[in-house]
Amino acid sequence: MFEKLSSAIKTITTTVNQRTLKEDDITKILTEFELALIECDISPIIVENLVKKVKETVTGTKIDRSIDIELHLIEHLKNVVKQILNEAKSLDFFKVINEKKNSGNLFSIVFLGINGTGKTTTISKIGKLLKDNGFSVVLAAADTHRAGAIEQLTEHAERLSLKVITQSYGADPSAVARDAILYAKSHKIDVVLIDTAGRMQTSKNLMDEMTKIIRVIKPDLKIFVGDALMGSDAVSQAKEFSEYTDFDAAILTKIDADAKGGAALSIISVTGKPIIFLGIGQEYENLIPFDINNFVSVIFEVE
Ligand SMILES: Nc1nc2c(ncn2[C@@H]2O[C@H](COP(=O)(O)OP(=O)(O)OP(=O)(O)O)[C@@H](O)[C@H]2O)c(=O)[nH]1
Ligand SMILES: [Mg+2]
Repeated sequence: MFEKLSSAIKTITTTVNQRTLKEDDITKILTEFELALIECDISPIIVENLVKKVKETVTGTKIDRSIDIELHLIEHLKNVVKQILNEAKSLDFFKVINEKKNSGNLFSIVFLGINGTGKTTTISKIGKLLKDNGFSVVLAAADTHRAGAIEQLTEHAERLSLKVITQSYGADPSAVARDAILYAKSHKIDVVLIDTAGRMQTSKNLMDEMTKIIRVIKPDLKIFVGDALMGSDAVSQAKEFSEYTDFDAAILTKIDADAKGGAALSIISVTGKPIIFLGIGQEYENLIPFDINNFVSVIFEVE
């Protein structure tokens, strides 16, 4: 008898203390979120999709009156973003390299992207990271186009005490990469990192040249390097490079200079490929693994 009474009281207090989230209540708040997310460099189409998903999930649900609707919606938004990020393919960088090494084989990585995004710097950072983790590394100066590119990579190699394979300017980039691979095989090197010339996705000749390098080398990994400062342009580049090369993973640089970083979400969502590292400065140590939970908490950091 008492149980019946207490459950009746519980029902009354729940009804009084709870409110149903109506579409009108949430639309206003979500419109504000929409603008904030677009300002964060997340593509408008993705933002629209995110907001739609949140609306569908929360409309008609009940929450305690004591709960702030905005914070409640942010939590939902975070979950939807995490879901998108978790849906993309994943790549365990060290695991795939280790697997090859353990079977006695060379692992080759080619780095792609438009001019100035940070390919050469990122290669040097990865070269150091691999070396620090006990892998032997050789660099291939397959950017034979841009003046100074060979010297730039050579200087990094000298500073990091890494071997670099070069040819002269104007040489076929595929030939340089092939040379580096032959060197690595004969010296039992674990990893070859191939630098390539920056190329606009609109330059058909250079894009064709890049597909040739890939066809000849058949690298184990193709990594797209995008510049976070380029915001939505980085996303369209990623899309086109993905169509041309079907790259395996992306690295987003200059995150230190751009606190927004929403391009990361867009790149993952548009290409379905993972981001494996973030460049957070010009020093060799300024490379960190991309972590979904970390990324989401930074994006939704309440200031
Ligand atoms: N702040 C910051 N600067 C970076 C980062 N990564 C690269 N840079 C800088 O970006 C500039 C271009 O870097 P590079 O590595 O030469 O770029 P690239 O893609 O090889 O350029 P090209 O060979 O001309 O296509 C350099 O001044 C780097 O120091 C980063 O994570 N943060
Ligand atoms: Mg370069």
